[in-house]
Amino acid sequence: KPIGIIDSGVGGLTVVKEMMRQLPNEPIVYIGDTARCPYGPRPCEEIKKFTWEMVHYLEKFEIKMLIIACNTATAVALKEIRSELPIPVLGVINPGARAAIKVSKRNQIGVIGTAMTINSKAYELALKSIRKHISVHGLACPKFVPLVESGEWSGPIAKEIIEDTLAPLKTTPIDTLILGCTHYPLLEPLINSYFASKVKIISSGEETAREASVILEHTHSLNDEADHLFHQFFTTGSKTIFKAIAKQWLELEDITVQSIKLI
Ligand code: DGN
Repeated sequence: KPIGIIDSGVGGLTVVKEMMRQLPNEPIVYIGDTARCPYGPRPCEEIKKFTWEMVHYLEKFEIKMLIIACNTATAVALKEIRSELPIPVLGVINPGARAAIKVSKRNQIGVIGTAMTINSKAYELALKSIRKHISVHGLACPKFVPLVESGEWSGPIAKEIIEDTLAPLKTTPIDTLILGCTHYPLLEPLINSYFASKVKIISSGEETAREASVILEHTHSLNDEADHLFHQFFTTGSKTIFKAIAKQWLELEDITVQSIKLI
């Protein structure tokens, strides 16, 4: 049985990459709701509805686990979806918070994400539930997702947008920065060089994949061998753009991408 991974677009591929590295025998079914991306500025109820539509689409694949590889959808819909599905459902916020706490020395943590994620204070809650005395500096970066979705994540335009957007964080004492949006790891080289490598950058993919492997091991549902391993990718938007980004990011020669409509 495959693992279902969903996001508002290509961002969840950063989690897919870690899953493929840590759990190489597990087939993945991925949905990116590219046509309706970004989710960040949308109302809560709409994000919930779109997330459920992806979940319902996955029903026919009989997935054994669901990963909501989108911070925005995790902040809004994880609790509800987890309580209604009979399989393990993982989000990306708690794993990201845990990873940050592990490396932060001064307990000064920055979080960047969509407006919804930052306004929800989900990271602050998650961080403070692990370590009470922690300072959290949140910043919404609404221009980053469109940058990544357009495939423009490494050029001079990206560099300029990153410098402008992240400027408010330069005056804070953060020693660790959580990339609280699964799209942002694609911008990591530029973000890292903006902070001159003085701030530790955390993306939740690694920790999320670790959590997934612990659960699968515990429930004895890990695949031993990868006979005919076949990943499937679905997008509600342009197949061509999605495929180009996915091939480059996942370093695969070819992948199967299909267009779908969600209702
Ligand atoms: N990748 C989604 C997240 O982690 O929040 C992004 C966002 C979006 O749709 N703006």
